[in-house]
Amino acid sequence: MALDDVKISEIIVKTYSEKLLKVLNTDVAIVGGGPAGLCAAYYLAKAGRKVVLFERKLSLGGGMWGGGIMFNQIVLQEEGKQILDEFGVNTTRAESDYYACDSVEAVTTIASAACKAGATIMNLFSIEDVMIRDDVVDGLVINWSSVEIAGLHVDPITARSRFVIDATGHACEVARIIERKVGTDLLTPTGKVLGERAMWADRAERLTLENTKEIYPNVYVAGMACNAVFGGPRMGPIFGGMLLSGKRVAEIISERLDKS
Ligand code: 48F
Repeated sequence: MALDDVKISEIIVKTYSEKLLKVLNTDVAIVGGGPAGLCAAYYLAKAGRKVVLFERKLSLGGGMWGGGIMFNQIVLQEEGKQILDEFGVNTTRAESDYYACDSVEAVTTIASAACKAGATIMNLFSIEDVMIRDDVVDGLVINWSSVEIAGLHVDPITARSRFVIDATGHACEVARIIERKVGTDLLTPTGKVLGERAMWADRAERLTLENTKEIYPNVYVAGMACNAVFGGPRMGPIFGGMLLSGKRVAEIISERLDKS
């Protein structure tokens, strides 16, 4: 069979359009494809939820690819290692309660598991705003990252979802957007983003999980964004907290979807 170049293009446009239409109405929209967002996508999809993950960059994985200072190894504590066991990622016991693993294997395996579980991943999309109806977030305002990067004046489109997860890491971009739009109504002690503190891995890992919670009606925070929003410290290249937070947020939202 002779391949038809235009047929190839038609197939891409048609199948992508179907995918794009599908993600305009979901149960959960996740912003950010780092370890926390990918884990949340996997557990939500596995629980049968209609879930989309928007990632600004071409590649998934966020800060996980680069390990520490571009040494592509990451470190986990026992609880984090148990999550990687669920995905079948190889880990080695480095010392007592410290485990190490190849960051490329971790990212690719979790991303693949999320896709296979049924999550739809839309890379090259940036979230530039949220939709708010009667003081509740109702979905996201999305645009091509290339539009954002080129600074083009092109209007975005909207994607409705029952819940939104801010998994944008240190930048906590969704929380910052909501703060700009609603002032001091975030569900934090001051009503605003508290900002990330200096490095302290032990405390940061604990607080990431504790602060995996709702920050505005129907918006949850997961991963490093938890510490940025609630004033927790940063933690460097230990990743258990990110994975546990992604799993936790999926459980919380699944429970709420069950109740509603
Ligand atoms: O930064 P990132 O990996 O967040 P995470 O899952 O994990 C944090 C760790 O990597 C590391 C750490 C732990 O030791 O401190 O930093 O919490 O992934 C966040 C992803 O969100 C994307 C961004 O490109 C990155 O891949 N992102 C950020 N803002 C937006 C976005 C946006 N507005 N729209 C779409 N994607």
